[in-house]
Amino acid sequence: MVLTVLTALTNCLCFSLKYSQPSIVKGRTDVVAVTPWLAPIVWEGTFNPVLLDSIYKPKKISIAVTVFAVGKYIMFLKNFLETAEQHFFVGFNVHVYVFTDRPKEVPEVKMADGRQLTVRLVPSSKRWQEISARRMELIQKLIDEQLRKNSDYIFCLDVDSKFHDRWGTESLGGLVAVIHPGYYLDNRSKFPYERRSASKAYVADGEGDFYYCGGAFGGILEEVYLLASTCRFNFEEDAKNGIEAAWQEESHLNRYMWINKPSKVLSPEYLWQDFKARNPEVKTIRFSGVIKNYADIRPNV
Ligand code: UD2
Repeated sequence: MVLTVLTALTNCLCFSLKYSQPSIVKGRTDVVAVTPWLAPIVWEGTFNPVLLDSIYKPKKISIAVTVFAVGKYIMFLKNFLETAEQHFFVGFNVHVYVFTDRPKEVPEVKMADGRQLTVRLVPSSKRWQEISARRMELIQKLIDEQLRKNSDYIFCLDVDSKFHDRWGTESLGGLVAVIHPGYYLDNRSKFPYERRSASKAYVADGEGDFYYCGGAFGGILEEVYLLASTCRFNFEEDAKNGIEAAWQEESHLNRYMWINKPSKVLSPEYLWQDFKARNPEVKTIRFSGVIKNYADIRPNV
C-alpha cells in the first residue's frame, strides 16, 4: 500500500503545483475543442502547459522527429533545427532523424542536453512527388530498425517550416493529426481529397471529417507504424495501377485518418502557412510553413 502511494506520487509532480482551478463551464467559446468522437482539439487556452509538463516529466519520455531534407530542401534545415531547439519539447529528450542525400550540408546546430541528431542517407530523386511520398516507407523502416529501442513518441514534420512558439506535451497522443490551415473553414465538399474511386486514397463525397496536413503528424510508435505501413502499401498498390493520388501521401493519410480516427487533433496553430494572414481564432502560431518558390527548389515542376 505504502509502495503504491509512493509510486503514484513520483509519477506526477502536479501535487506540488499551484494552478488555477479548472472549470467545465468556462473556457474558449470561439472554437471547438473536442471532435464528435471525443478526441481533444488542441488550441491555445485549452490546456495548462506547466501542469502537462509536470505530468510527463517524471515519465522520462523520448520523442523522435523525422525530417526530410532532400536536394535543395537542405537549405531549410538550419532554421528548422534552430527554432526546434527554442520551442519543440524544450526540456525533454528529443532525437531528430534527418533524411538527406546531402549529409555534408547538414548544419551544425548546438543542441541542449538530452537532445541529439542522427543523419540517415537517402537517394536523390528527380521527382518531388516521389521524395514526399517515400517518406512513409522510410518512417516505417526507421521505427522497425531503430526507434522501438529508444523512443516513445514520434512526430514527422516538413522541413520547409519553422517553430515560433511552444509545441510540447499537449500534443502527445496515440494517433495525432494536424488540421490543415487552408481548409478548416470550408465545407468538406471543397477538401482536396483523392476523388477517384480507383485510388486507395479515395474519399467519397459527403465523407471525411477534417482535411489534415501531410506536413505534420505523429503519436505513439505503434500507431504511426500502422499509419506509415498502410499508407505505403496503398501508395504502392495505386502505383501498380498507374495512379498517383492528388496529394501523394497526404491523400493517403487523409483516407487513413477518416477510417482510423486520430485520438488527438492539433489545431492549425500547429502548422500555419506564412503566406496566410492569421485568423482571429488563431491566438498563436506554433509552427508554420515558410514561403518558398517551388520552381527554385524542386527537382521538377
Ligand atoms: C504539402 C504538404 C506535404 C506533402 C505535400 C504533398 C503540408 C504543410 N505540406 O506540401 O507534407 O503532403 O503537400 O506531397 O502539409 N522534400 C524534400 N525535397 C524535395 C521535395 C520535398 O526534402 O525536393 C520533403 C521536405 O521535407 C518537404 C516535404 O518533402 O517539407 C514535402 O514537400 P513540399 O513541402 O514541397 O510539399 P508541399 O509544399 O506541396
